[in-house]
Amino acid sequence: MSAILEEISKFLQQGRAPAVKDAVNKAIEAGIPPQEILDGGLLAGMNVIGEKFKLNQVFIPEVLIAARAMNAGIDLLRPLLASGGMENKGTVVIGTVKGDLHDIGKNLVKMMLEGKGLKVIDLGVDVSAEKYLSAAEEHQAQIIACSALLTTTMNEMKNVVALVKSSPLADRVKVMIGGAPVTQAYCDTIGADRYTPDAATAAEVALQLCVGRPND
Ligand code: B1M
Repeated sequence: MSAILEEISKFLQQGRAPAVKDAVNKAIEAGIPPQEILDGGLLAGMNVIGEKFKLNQVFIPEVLIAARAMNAGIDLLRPLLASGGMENKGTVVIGTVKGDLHDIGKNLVKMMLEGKGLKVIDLGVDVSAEKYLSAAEEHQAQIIACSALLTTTMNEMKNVVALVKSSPLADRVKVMIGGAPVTQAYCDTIGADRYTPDAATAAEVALQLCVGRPND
């Protein structure tokens, strides 16, 4: 990896948004292709943060700060990537289920998904099964990702699964679920495609599902 890309990755892990911006600008001026800056610099750094988060070596504030630094870099690359035809790794529709206003975990999952290079359509909180489905249809998503923090609202996930499985999108769209009260046993009971316990694992599994690689 080039020294500039290593620098971008390091600054991102340190959450230094202005330094990430400077380094990304330097890389653009040096003629490094934008996709390479994204993959080898920004996403490489975010992957390190994701792994450390999973191992409890960094915590929510560090992840949020690193994500902010990543977004600062991505803002500079976005116009270049768009004109050069950004590689689309997949699209995920995400939201916190109907009746539930907790969004901190959902936002972390979103950031990790973006850190994997996936396009994320964020529906926010209090999202009904119908809204997930119509957004998945509109954006041709491969994945619907549902978060819930309340034992009462997690039951909406059952409605999401039932609606997707009975729709024309059944073969194309996978439903991923997560959140503090959600378990693998619950996932099995309602027939969701995947349960993951944390944001980093959710992003890994989502990427695997999108690129069609085996995920077990
Ligand atoms: Co609420 N709340 N809350 N709350 N709240 C909990 C969840 C609770 C456990 C507190 C408690 O009683 N000990 C309890 C739920 C009890 C239960 O149902 N078992 C509770 C309650 C009861 C309530 C209210 C009903 C309180 C009231 O009004 N009487 C109310 C409900 C409002 C509503 O949603 N309709 C309520 C309100 C709120 C606030 C608005 C004040 C605030 C939310 C602010 C916000 O999100 N913007 C809030 C908060 C902050 C909490 C606690 C303290 C923290 C939740 C959190 O953000 N954790 C929480 C107690 C606690 O957990 N200590 C609590 C950090 C976050 C990173 O974790 O979201 O679990 P989490 O995400 C994790 C994983 O779960 C996973 O990844 C993340 C980390 O990697 N994950 C996924 C999450 N989504 C995923 C999706 C995936 C995969 C992984 O795939 C798609």
